[in-house]
Amino acid sequence: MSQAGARQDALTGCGPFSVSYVDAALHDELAQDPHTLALIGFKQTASAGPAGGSAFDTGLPQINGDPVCEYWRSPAPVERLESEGFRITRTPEVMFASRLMPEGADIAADTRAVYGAILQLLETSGYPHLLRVWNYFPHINAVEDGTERYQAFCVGRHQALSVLGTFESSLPAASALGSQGGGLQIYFLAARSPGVQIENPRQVSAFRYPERYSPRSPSFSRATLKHWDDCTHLYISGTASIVGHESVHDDPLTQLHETLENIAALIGNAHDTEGLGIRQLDELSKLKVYLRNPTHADVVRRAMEARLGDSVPTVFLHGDVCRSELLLEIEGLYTGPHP
Ligand code: 3EB
Repeated sequence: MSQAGARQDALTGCGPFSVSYVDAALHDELAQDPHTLALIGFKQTASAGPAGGSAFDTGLPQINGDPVCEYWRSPAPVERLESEGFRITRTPEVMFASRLMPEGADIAADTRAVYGAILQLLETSGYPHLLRVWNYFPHINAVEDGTERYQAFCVGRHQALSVLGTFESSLPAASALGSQGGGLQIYFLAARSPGVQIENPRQVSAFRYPERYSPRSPSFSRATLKHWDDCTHLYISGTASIVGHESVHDDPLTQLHETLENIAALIGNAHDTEGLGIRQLDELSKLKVYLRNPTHADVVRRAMEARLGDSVPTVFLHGDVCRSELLLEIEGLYTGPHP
């Protein structure tokens, strides 16, 4: 995307921050900008970024297209601090935080520790409502001590979050992907006031999946809708080719179309039940496509363009989906006027 396009993109957002994919050449300049809530790079290895800053790199490299970084910009200058091992940026309305934990011996224990720290931070910071979380760690489908690492991650997350009395009704939207390297990286958005949890009529809620997918169910909602004065944001979780609770199809294109059906159904549900101002995929503001196999990028990109046109900025990342039969996962963002 061109620099002008990126700047224009940022200006068209609304609410306490806007998100755009900007030319990676602007990284160092934006990292210094007092309005930068987050600046996310897509590299082979995760890194926490310089102390006192809001830039960090995920271990999910970009697959094709001009190199970009993901730029979260606040209209108001942000405050920066560190607490509980997190790099934190905040405005009067939102808190963004990221943490990278070096690869340890026990992914369940590490996840439990990071989520315990998140809850601590939410409680003490004055931003108690978790809206959206990203979880990235290497070898997500590898089996360790008889348990797949994704399932062990789910156990640790569930153990930490289930102390909340209102557990199921307060779960954030999320993505969980295997990275190419660098440890357990978690970043999140929290707010002073709660969002609205949206589930998907085509899918069993992940927090109610049967036990065979994980000894403790995946603790996330399908999306979070958040109203900010005259602006609405919809944070759509990583979505895959799952109908009910079963994975369906074994080729990338059919999985893509099922995944897009799922996202369309979610948007429709948010429209019908909460008055979301859009009802179609091509009205979304941003998409992120995670591919297990980078060689699928061209065929997936062409199929997406055929279905959505080219109006939704989309980045393609190399990431392993949490069930080994799933080839892709797609997350999305909508920002627009409160209807
Ligand atoms: C799914 O629908 C696909 O464990 O946080 C998507 C988004 C998926 C988030 C998570 C998992 C997670 O179950 C996988």
